[in-house]
Amino acid sequence: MNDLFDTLIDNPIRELPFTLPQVTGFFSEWDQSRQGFIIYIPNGMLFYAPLFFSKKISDRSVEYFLENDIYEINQIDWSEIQSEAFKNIKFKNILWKQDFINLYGKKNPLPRLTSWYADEGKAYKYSGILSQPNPWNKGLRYIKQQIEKVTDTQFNSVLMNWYRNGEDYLNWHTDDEPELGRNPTIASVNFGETRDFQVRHKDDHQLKFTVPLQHGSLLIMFGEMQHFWEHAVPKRKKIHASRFNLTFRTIYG
Ligand SMILES: O=C(O)CCC(=O)C(=O)O
Repeated sequence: MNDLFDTLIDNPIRELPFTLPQVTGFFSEWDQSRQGFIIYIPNGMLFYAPLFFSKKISDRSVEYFLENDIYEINQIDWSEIQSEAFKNIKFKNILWKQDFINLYGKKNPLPRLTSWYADEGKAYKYSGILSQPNPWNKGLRYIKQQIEKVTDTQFNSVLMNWYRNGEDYLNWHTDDEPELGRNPTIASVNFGETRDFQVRHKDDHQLKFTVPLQHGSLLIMFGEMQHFWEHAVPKRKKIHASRFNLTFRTIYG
């Protein structure tokens, strides 16, 4: 298993590859043992490892998420597949679903596909959508174990988001559902296209920064962040391929 799923390669990136607000309370330092940046912000902390997973594992993960009984994974524009047709695809490893949200009495598809994997009984509700857990599989369990090594946290669930192209997005929000506990540690793993992860202060939207989350990267949010900071993944029209984000969480109760 080691050659396929190998982690913590020595990281050539030692300077934070994005800019933090140039005001008091924001700074970062390189953590050699964990091969990533610790980022301090007012009322919060992040850990960012741009190359947490090797290219080989990251490429394999994308394949793993997409393997299915109908389509060659690189020869299809996934955004072209309508919801009805999508339901008929049997994905080999991940049970992707298209959820819908009600807006002004109209049913709208969520602008991304999702899947929820968790320990038995750990359902999750967000935006009025209740997700029952799928049982862990080998690939997700492997990814979870790798990030647990650097977080000292045991996660019992993961929310997977599939952004089929730059038209898919995620609005401003905080991960503050009560079942996540008061100050949740949330570990976000990224594969596929780089997408901007924007962070802004809840009370001062000008206080913001953007983390470009690339193939194989890991970003962890700690502490009080979900009380003071919102995050979003905006549309990026020039991006034509898929990006996968996995946020590992601990559900209580
Ligand atoms: O796709 C991302 O990077 C963010 C995902 C996220 O914020 C969420 O699932 O709540």
